[in-house]
Amino acid sequence: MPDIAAVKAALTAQRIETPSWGYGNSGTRFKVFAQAGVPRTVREKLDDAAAVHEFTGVAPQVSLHIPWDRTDDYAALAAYAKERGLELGAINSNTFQDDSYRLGSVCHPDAAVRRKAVDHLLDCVDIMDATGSRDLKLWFADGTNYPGQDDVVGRQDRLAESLSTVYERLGEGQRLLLEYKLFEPAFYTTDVPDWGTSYAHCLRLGPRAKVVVDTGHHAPGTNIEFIVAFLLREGRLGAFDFNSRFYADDDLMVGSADPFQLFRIMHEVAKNGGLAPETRVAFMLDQCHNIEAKVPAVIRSVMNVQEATAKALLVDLDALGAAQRGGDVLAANAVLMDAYNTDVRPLLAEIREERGLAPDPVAAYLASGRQERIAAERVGGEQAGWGA
Ligand code: LRH
Ligand code: MN
Ligand code: MN
Repeated sequence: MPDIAAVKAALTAQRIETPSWGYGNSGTRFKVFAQAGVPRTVREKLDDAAAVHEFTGVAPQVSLHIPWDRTDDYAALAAYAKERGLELGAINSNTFQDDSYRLGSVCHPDAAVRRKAVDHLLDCVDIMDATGSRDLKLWFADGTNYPGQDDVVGRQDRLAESLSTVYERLGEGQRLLLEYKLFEPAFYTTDVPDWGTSYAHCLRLGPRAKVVVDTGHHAPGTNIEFIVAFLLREGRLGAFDFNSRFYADDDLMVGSADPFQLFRIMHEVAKNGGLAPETRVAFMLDQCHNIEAKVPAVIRSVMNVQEATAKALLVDLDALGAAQRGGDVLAANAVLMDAYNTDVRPLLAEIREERGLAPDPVAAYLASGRQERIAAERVGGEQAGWGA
C-alpha cells in the first residue's frame, strides 16, 4: 500500500501554475459576458492569482501572455509578484492576432513576416530574462485552410528554421516548450498539429526543447495518457496546459468533462517520475471562465488537479505490478479503479489544515468577502479580456 506520509509530502510539494488570462473576461465568438471585479491591469490579475495561492497554498506561479500582459518594466512586475508570494511563470507568445499573420507567422511564405514573428519570440526571451521565467511557451496558429494553399514541407522547413533561431537565443536554464493543437484556426493543415510533430522538432532543437500537452487539443477518443507516458519516458514532457474538453478546444475547468481521464493522466505522471521536481514538468492551467466567477473557478480547477493527483498517488503500484506480471487483467484494472474510487477530499482537507489553510478553499474564498471587495473597488477603467 502507498505510504500516506509520502503521498501527503508529494501533494504538498506539487505546484500548479495559473494563467493570467483566466482572470480576465473571456467568452466565445458570440458573446463576452463582462463580470464585476475583473482585473483592469496585469497587477490586478496578479492580485487575483495571489488570492488563489493564498487559499490553495499550491499555486505560486502565474503564466503571462504577451502582449496581453505587456508592461514597460518586467523586473518591477516580477518584484510586485514576489511581494505577493508569487513568481512569474511561463511566458506565452502571441503570433496569432496581427493582420500580417493571415497566412501564418513562423511558417509564413514571406520571410519579412517570419522575421516579425521571430522578433516577437526573441522579445519574449528578453522578457524571461527580466522576469526570471524559466519557460517560453509557443503555440502557433499556423496552417492552411485549403488543399494546395501552401507547401506543407516548405512550411515545416520554415518552422524548423524559426524555432532554431529562438532556441539558440535561450539563456542557461531556460526552456522552449512547443504546444500542439489538432486544428483551429486553420482547418486543412496545421503546422504543429500533434505531439509527434512537436516531439520531432524538439528532438532536432536540443534537450531544452520540450512538448506541451494541452488536454483540450486532441481529436475525440485520443489516449492522452499514452502520449504523456511516452513523452515522460523520452524526457520530453515539458508542461501541461490543463483544461477540459467536451467538443474541441473548450478551455473549461480541468477535470469537469472527464475526471477519470485526468486521473489516468496523473497516474502515468506519478508512476513515471513526473511529479519529481528534477523532471521539471510544469502543471499549468490554460482555461477561460466565461460564465462562472473566475477566481473561485481557478481555485476549483487547482483542487481538481490535486484530487486527480491524490488518487494517482494512492494507486498501489506493488499490487499493480504483481497483477500485470501475472497477466491478471481484472486484478490490475481493479487496483486502478480502487484508487480512482477513493474519496480523497478528506485527505486533501487534512493536508490543508495541517498547513494552516481552510479545508475547503472555494468555500473559504466565497466567505472571505474578497469577491465583493474587488467588485466594489475595481470600477472605472477597462477590464482585461482574452486578446487584450
Ligand atoms: C491555444 C492556447 C495556447 C494559447 C492559449 C491562450 O489554443 O491553448 O496555449 O497561448 O490558448
Ligand atoms: Mn494551451
Ligand atoms: Mn487551447
